[in-house]
Amino acid sequence: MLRLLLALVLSTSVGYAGVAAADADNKATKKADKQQALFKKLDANNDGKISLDEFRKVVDFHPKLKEKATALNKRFSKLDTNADGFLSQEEFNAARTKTP
Ligand SMILES: [Ca+2]
Ligand SMILES: [Ca+2]
Repeated sequence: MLRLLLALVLSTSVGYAGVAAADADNKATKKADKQQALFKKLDANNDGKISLDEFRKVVDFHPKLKEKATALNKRFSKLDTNADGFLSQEEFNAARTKTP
């Protein structure tokens, strides 16, 4: 909190506040873009949602998860907040923002 305040004070005093804010915005946008790109990669049949089978392909991008099939299944059901068996882009994005 103190560091944040300090950074804020420093950035305003040198007039970089606007730049810093724009930069943060940019980062958020980039993260969202990345999310969307990953979502599209996983959505093999392009129906705009990710099935459990498609979700398992996440190990292609995160090989560390390969040994954790059960964890993946659990994660999928956790992310599937409306429990329709698919992850929408929204559900997918929500998950990623919670775990940076
Ligand atoms: Ca799909
Ligand atoms: Ca869902």
